[in-house]
Amino acid sequence: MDLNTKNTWCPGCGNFAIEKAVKKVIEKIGEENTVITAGIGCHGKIIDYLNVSSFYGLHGRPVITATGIKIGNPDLNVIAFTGDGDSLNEGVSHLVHAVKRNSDITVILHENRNFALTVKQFTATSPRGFISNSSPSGNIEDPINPLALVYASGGTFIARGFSGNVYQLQDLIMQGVKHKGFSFIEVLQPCVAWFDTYDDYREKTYNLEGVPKDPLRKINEWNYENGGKIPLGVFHKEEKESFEEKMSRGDKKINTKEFLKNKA
Ligand SMILES: Cc1ncc(C[n+]2csc(CCOP(=O)(O)OP(=O)(O)O)c2C)c(N)n1
Ligand code: SF4
Repeated sequence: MDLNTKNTWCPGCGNFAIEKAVKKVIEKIGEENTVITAGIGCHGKIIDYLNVSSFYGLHGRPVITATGIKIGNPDLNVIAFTGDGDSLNEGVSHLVHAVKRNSDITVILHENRNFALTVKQFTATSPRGFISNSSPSGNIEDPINPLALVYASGGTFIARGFSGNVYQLQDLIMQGVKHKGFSFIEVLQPCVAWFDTYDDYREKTYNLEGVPKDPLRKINEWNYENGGKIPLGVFHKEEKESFEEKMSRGDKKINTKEFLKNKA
């Protein structure tokens, strides 16, 4: 499945583990049934290394591109690779709306907490105090929690993996791809060049036992400001009709006058 392309990721980059896990998944689900998309950034290069039909979006556009591909051919497995800068800064509205629609796609967030390809600027998930080329005196903003954003937007499969545990990652991606509806996997992906979080994550990560009954509490258990242990695994899973299923049968129509009368 490899393409004969020179790999330009830094040695030790957390992206290698994502590539390895995804390759195993695609080998099982079949590359002929799969299309991948990516945004612009170090994460996006993954599609140069996999011999699968693929499409580079503009920066911040891999999720909406994946949505379009899935509408065009609902039989495909469609996987979007995105960075924290890509889908939580640049293209955050596309992410939120794909979740809201429950588009039947899988989004893999390469969470390295900086704009890495453009050599270290702070993103929406960089911690407070993060010194970067766009925050030389330290980032004064609080980071957002991507899992909380996806949960609040109505996400139906929400998980977190870590580049330091490729087998678990493979399992989470496989579960995400099999899920009917929008699946979101945040991957803690250390960027050894600009933000090497390997030791921190190795020390603090632990595996969830089953799917938590109170997902939001678990999702909010850890962030960079509070410290504490970092849960990995599936946080939330629910069955809900996907966007493509609704499209194919047509949704109910609401007469607004009737609707308001019934509400009164
Ligand atoms: C519309 C637009 N804005 C900015 C850029 C410049 N740019 C290219 S890659 C990149 C950083 C990507 O960061 P992220 O999405 O976090 O991915 P990473 O490199 O960390 O994997 C930026 C800002 C661009 N190509 N297009
Ligand atoms: S800059 Fe960071 S994210 Fe990009 S290849 Fe190097 S280690 Fe990986």
